[in-house]
Amino acid sequence: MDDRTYTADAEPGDEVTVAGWVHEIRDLGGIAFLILRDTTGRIQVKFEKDAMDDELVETGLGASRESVVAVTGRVEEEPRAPTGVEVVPESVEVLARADTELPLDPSGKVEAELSTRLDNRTLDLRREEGQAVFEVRAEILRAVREAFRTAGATEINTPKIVATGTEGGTELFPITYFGREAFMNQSPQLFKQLIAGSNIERVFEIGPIFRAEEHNTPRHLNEATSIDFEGAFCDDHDAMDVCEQVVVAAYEAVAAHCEDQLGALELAEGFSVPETPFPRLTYDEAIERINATGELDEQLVWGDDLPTEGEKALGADVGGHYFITDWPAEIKPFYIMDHDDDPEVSTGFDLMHPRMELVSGGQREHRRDRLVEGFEQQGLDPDAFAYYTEMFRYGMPPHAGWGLGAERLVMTMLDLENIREAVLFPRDRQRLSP
Ligand code: AMO
Repeated sequence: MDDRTYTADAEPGDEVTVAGWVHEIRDLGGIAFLILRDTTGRIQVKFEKDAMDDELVETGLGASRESVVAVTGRVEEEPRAPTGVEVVPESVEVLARADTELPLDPSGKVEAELSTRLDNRTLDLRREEGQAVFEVRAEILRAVREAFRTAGATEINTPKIVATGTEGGTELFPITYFGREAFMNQSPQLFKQLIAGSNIERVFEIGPIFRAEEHNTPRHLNEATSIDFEGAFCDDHDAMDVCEQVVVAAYEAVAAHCEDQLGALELAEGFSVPETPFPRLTYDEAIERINATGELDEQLVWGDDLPTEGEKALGADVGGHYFITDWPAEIKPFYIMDHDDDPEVSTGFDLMHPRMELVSGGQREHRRDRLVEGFEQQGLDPDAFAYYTEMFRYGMPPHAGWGLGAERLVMTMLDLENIREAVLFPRDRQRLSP
């Protein structure tokens, strides 16, 4: 039973047991302080050597940094203590002793390389800034769920072991499934569409996606968390409306509930909720504006995907979140609907943060014959997708949706340099454990 008092709740006059890690010991001679840290903050424990039992003083001050201790005592007001109170101990128990050599400094005074931090996440997340990132991430996911519920969507969970890929055949992780070839799923794409076509109509999923891409960049992972939406009777613009609401809800929740975490990350002052509506530039306008910046060596022509430098130049030009709509059909996947009056142009859209792409989405092709034609054009075998295309025989409504990378949302919101900082245990080309 956890009947201790959190350090943040300790009030003068209370008799408490506080428990946590030894953050620091400051020995001033006749008097010494143990700074104890728990999930809510820190508290000073005062040892007056001459006035206290020797064994108590020895146990308390003999505990190495990061050892876990429980301290029972009286809380007293002390204006000179960092939190205005201190504990005068009656007993100290060492619950787990820490080695005196630590692989990184949880007080954050000595900076560690990202790889050292990722190898030692337990210690790394004892740092305020590390803890703050994951508290914010949790708040984002809570707010996103709530925003989806407000938008009338139902949370679903779909398989991560699948028979086919959806986002381009080269980026799949193969596995063996009882002697048959299977893959780790790249996206819940086809499943969320199948359920949008059921009476549930509007669905969302927050789950892992697996991409065997060769990229080794600060914004790619091989296992990421995708926030997916799909809605029946939605077109691309309806889907963008929901997307904007969800992203803004995440920012609003963090602004309202994560003041301390933003403070720890030194973001409290500049943090702002993005203004809506987000501009919706067509792909044509986007390449024109990129070309006009003069930042690229070669001008973009219609049909080109946007290079990273192009995205950055446009992001700096727009200065906030924006959508790029109406992409060339050829560079969007088979399930995206093309415009009937101009089949070269699709209903596909991306949501961009000035630093990078956050979301891809679009209206889906719900007419079975056109969908099957699309497979053939992309060199995919429609038979392999029969479980999906068959359902389009039985009344598949028009529908649209999108996928948002959770880590990219955290990374851009908190201005993190590397996406790996937004994942507890990232999976990349080199990293398979922890
Ligand atoms: P897409 O492949 O563009 O679209 O992925 C959607 C969003 O997911 C995030 N993302 C990634 N984040 C980190 N590392 C990766 N390797 C990675 N890959 C993707 C990005 C990206 O914008 N099925 C469609 C979505 C849809 O149309 O509904 C899809 O998966 O933020």
